[in-house]
Amino acid sequence: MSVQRTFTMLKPGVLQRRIVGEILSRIEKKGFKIIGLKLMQIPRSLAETHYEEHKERPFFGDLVGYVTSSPVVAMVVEGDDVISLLRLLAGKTKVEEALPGTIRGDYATQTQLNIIHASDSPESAVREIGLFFEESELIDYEDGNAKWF
Ligand code: 3AN
Repeated sequence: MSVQRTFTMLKPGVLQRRIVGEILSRIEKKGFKIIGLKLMQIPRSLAETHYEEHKERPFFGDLVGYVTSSPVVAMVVEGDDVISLLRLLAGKTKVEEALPGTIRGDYATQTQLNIIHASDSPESAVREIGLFFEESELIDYEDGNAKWF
């Protein structure tokens, strides 16, 4: 196990559906440490850069349109093996594969509106954290409850 940082984003439907608290609560209850958090209206250019690996895919335009349609909640989360563990908590990309009990499995019925993004590798995490956060926005505080998780 090693301590990692990952980037996660609650997509526009989350704020609109008034379920930010519920989703954040799942991330907190798991025991991860939130070290950066902000509400953002993503500029189109940032969304295109963030999702550039998908720019040839047929859903790219709709995906960029969706994530720029309304504010998102952007986060940096820290913890042991947090990159893969947060992906597990989020659930599979495709809604028909996202199991009940995962965030996508419990809250999403359309793949395109699958409500949460979480970095898929250490390289993506570094890249995405750098795209969305300044180093000064990340807070390195002592976690008094760390030993309980
Ligand atoms: P993940 O977000 O699980 O890493 P990616 O990187 O394959 O998955 O896809 C990025 C985003 O693109 C997904 N979260 C979803 O919103 C959208 N997406 C992926 N595949 C499809 C698809 N087949 N149809 C529509 N949207 C898709």
